[in-house]
Amino acid sequence: MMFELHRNRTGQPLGGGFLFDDIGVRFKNGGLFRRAFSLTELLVSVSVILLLASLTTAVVSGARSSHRRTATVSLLAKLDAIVAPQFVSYAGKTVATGSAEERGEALRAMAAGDLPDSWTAVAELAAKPDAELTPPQRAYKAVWESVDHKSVVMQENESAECLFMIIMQGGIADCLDCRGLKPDVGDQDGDSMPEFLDSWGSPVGFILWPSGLELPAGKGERYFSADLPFDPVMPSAEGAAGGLMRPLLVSAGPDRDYGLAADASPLPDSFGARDNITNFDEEAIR
Ligand SMILES: [Ca+2]
Ligand SMILES: [Ca+2]
Repeated sequence: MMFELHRNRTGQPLGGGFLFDDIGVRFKNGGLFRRAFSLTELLVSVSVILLLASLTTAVVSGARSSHRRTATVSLLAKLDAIVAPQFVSYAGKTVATGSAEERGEALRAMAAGDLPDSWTAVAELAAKPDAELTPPQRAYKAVWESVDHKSVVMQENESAECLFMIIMQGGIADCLDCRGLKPDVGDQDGDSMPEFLDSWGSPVGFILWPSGLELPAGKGERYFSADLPFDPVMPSAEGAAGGLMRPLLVSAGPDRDYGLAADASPLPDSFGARDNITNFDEEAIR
């Protein structure tokens, strides 16, 4: 049988009476004989492919997680840009009261009425005559009165649903046509009351008085001063990186677990709060 010397890809002869074409041998008559892979070669090839696949998966997963975090930070910033100025505006309101402490108490009651973070608070507003309510509070009363299954609505996602109502249903922002926020809306618990959803599909939580908040999470120190907002006091000198208390907006993060009590303090033995994203994260690391 006659063989022809075949050249490799650089044009150099490989020697002998026949030549190798990377994995094959070409005969004189032009036929190609493919030699089989050995088991070792196959195993090495499969290992390399699996390694490349796992690396690609890790890169894609990391990029997706980073994108979700960025999108959630952006959503919280948009919501905070509506809620925070409203909260701060109460400091300049005029109320007919005696002492500075009484004035602070009246302003906090006003803020709590216009920025309710539970359906219980909304139900209490709805029990009052319209004349005693501010325009946003009258809107909340109308929303509450339109709810058919009130006990079902009160079971889950209360604060997130109240936040949606405050911003989108005729409340402080009257944002009924806020197109920029509509893609972030859903109804995670399917009770017909919508919420803003973070990039992992969890409702954005809202706590009006986050007195127990720790930032960074797990630090063991409260972020806000124990002094109440709107009273004529300054944060205590020894702490309170966040100053006087302000409303918290919180994403449960990748683990979809808030890990927070009603006052935003981390639940005992829970690491759920460690990966949370809040509207105060950026200022907390400064
Ligand atoms: Ca809901
Ligand atoms: Ca979490």
